[in-house]
Amino acid sequence: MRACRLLVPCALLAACGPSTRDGATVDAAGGGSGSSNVDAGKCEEVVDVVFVLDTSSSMDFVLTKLDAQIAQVVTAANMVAADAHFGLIPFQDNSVLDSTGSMGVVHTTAASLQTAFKYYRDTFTANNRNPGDGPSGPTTQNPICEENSLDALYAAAATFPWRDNATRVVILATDDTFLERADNYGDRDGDGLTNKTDYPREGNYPAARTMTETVTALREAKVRVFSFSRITQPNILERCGTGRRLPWASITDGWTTPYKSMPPIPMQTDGANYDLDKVKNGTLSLAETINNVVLDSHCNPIIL
Ligand SMILES: [Ca+2]
Ligand SMILES: [Ca+2]
Ligand SMILES: [Ca+2]
Repeated sequence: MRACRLLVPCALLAACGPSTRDGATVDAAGGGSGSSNVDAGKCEEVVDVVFVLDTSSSMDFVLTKLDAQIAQVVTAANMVAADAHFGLIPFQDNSVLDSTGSMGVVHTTAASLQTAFKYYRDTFTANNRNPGDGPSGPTTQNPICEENSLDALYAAAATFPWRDNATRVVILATDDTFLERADNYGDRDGDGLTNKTDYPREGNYPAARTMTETVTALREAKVRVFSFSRITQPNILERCGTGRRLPWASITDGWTTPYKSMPPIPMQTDGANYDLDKVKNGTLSLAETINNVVLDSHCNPIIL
């Protein structure tokens, strides 16, 4: 992957123009392999980063940590290239493209992202309310453990206003796998109906996309997916408190293990996966990891 970093920017020199790029010291500080060669290119990509975040109840620690660390991420991204853009797509059994940024769906400051993280944590995470339903949507939803990361990723690829000349990165956090169309996240018992009202209450949350459709959309949009997910199964005390569709052994599927024999999403998008448990126990810094993947992705043509 690294070897190619020099080749394609050279081909794009005419488009990139002759002006210099001052990111050499930033790259060197980041310690990425091959960084000594970076300033040989004239790449002038901007940075677009979209957070695709599982806001279900077990994931509140990620919102809390991101709230505390996002200022470092915004600062670092703007050092890689000025005018970094950020987006936010919270999801549980459905998702929404957040529009509370300084430019609508585009956030440019840590402050508006912090406000958004708090809002989703307090209004959705705390009430088992699905982000796509809005703040007055039904509470105590989420009858099975799988979460709809797949449609949230599709929305990231298809609806975020990625800039033409942007390094495009998705940072996803979740602790479970996902379902495909024509399953329904609200159909607790899998009988094809969503009409049971006893706990955990059913609701109509159909999966809209398939794994193949979503990966295709991400690849066509040249978006790398970097996920934070669990590598190991939770013990019985840590488990999601409802039933699930797929076996516990499947929680890694699509992130670090194949999903129905298809390679994991980070692998198919030239991204990577990081261990969410290390984030939780404090041995892996979200901000440092995000800053490194942004730096390593910048002006580094995606290899598919
Ligand atoms: Ca969950
Ligand atoms: Ca769910
Ligand atoms: Ca049902």
